[in-house]
Amino acid sequence: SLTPEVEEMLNKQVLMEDASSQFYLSCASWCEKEGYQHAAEFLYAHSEEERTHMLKFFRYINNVGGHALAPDITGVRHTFSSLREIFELVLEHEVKVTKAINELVDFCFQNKDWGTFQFLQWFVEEQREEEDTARRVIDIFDIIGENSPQGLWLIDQEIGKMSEGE
Ligand code: OFO
Repeated sequence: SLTPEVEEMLNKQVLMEDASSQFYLSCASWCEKEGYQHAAEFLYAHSEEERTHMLKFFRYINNVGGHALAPDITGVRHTFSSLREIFELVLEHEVKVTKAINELVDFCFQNKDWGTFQFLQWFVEEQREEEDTARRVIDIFDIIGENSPQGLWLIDQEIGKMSEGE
């Protein structure tokens, strides 16, 4: 069963995953409003994915005898300055999540919580993929260039192709 420390850390991760879901939702809304329809679809889908991450942690906590706490999210950002800014924030965000997951893995290893250690391995792989995807999107901006409406239109199309390949 969970130690109080691991339980608290897992509940913090529930909060972080839910905040991720809201963050992506907010980004999707901005893109949709600005006419970046493919980026919006990509981000809506990602918001859903983050909710499944949240639920994975949530259900795990209760399954091993802890108490999963429904997250209370505040401070969601609603305005962004550009499409590129959104995806730079996405990368920054995913790097932060990876760090939190790695700290959890490390803590479970140090404290010999092998069950949670094992449970976390899925997230280690997931974070590697998510950082990779975010970096590939930033590359699209660098390759196409976002200083014209045509460039931005093409970037949006390419982001759409990326979500098809996922
Ligand atoms: Fe973005 O993977 Fe969860 O937070």
